Amino acid sequence: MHDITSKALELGFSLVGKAPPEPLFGWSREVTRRIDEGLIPGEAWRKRNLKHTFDEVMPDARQVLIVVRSYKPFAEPFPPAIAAYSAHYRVYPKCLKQVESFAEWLRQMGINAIVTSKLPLKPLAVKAGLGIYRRNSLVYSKASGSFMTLFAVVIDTEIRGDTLFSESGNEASDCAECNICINQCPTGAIMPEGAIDMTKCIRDHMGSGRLVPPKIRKAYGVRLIGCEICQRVCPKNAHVLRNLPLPPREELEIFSLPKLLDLNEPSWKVTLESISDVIGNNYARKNRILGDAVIAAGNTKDSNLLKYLNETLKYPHVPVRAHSAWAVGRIGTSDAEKILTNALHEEKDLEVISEIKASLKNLC
Ligand code: B12
Ligand code: SF4
Ligand code: SF4
Repeated sequence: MHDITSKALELGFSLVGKAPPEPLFGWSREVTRRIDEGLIPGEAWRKRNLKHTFDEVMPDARQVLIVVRSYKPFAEPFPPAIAAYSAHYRVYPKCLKQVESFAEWLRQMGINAIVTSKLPLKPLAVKAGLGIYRRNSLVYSKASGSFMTLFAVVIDTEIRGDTLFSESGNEASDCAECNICINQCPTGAIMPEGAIDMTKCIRDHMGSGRLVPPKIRKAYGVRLIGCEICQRVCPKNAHVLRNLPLPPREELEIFSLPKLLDLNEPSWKVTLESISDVIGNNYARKNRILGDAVIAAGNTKDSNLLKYLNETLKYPHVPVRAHSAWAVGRIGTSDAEKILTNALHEEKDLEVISEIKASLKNLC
């Protein structure tokens, strides 16, 4: 275990722990309960294809290594007209490559090792003694609070020896009477017992390419991917939330709203490649980026962005047009009213028509 930990630290990880490959029945029961109670949308959940047993990942699994990468969140707010992204999404794709190198190193040592994101990582991290759950549903370590990204490597060998950390594996939360995250979540997505109502969590809507309900749009703020409100308000994260950095300037420019919204930009392909370099392939898709960027634009209330929204109101993807109608209404100037009135004459889609009408009504 000592060599394994040293290798993980050498690759830039902060902690590594091990857990037995036992089925996670408690987690699975909890998922079923939440689906039944409408806290988890069943169909979308099934597409995630998460497993509570190890057989499909590795039939002869003997252990799972949980590898942790701690990170500093970014200072917020970002400069004006730059859409924010959470540091987790910057860390994840880069570290995934490092975890693959770690698994390759294990294989060279004669240990079969498979990296997977299909197992429930939080209960495994708790089992491995790496941290505890708190009421905002995230796992915290002493050093990094909840600002850590988790990875799993399933192995066919039982590694002996101690791990390099001293926290207890106690699942119990020490939130006691604190309910700050519950009260501060802008959409009321955290249930009193610490379950997340996915239908309300902003993050589940971001990057989805779906039509986002109007009451969630306002709560997006000027963000593109990730919401950290329930972590930033948490007193147990206070020690991490000091002296926060902004991303490098050249990276911030990639997320400049005028750039993201400019449909006349000849090099959208290059823009998507740059986005992908920062937050990974998954989210770097034009319809998804535009769908969220127009919401962020509305929340800036910056009338300089109206000229771009006037164009995105004609974009083929329905959610982009619907969100654009909302965003123009949120900016709400007399020019906004003209843009909406013109769009109403051109629009054929009933959903978008009703969004335009709602925006016009809110202007009155
Ligand atoms: C689906 C998912 C989401 C969904 C649902 C989140 C959720 N809490 O279920 C959405 C899209 C909303 C989401 C959002 C985010 N996610 Co997410 N997500 C996942 C994913 C894929 C599965 C999570 C899961 O299993 N949910 C199902 C529920 C039933 O499981 P659970 O939360 O563990 O439930 C347990 C607890 O509730 C506990 N419990 C039961 N009763 C009680 C009572 C008390 C008092 C307590 C404390 C606990 C407790 O028991 C339950 C069963 O084990 C994992 C990756 C993975 N493969 O595991 C990442 C993961 C959990 N997400 C992560 C992150 C970083 C986020 C965001 C912060 C991203 C962002 N910046 O916007 C937000 C945070 C939102 C939040 N407060 O949870 C990290 C968490 C790291 C950490 N430190 O814990 C993970 C592990 C990804 C990773 N590779 O690092 N996510
Ligand atoms: S990530 Fe944001 S929306 Fe989701 S539970 Fe936390 S504060 Fe609420
Ligand atoms: S804000 Fe309070 S209730 Fe929420 S996770 Fe932090 S300590 Fe627990």
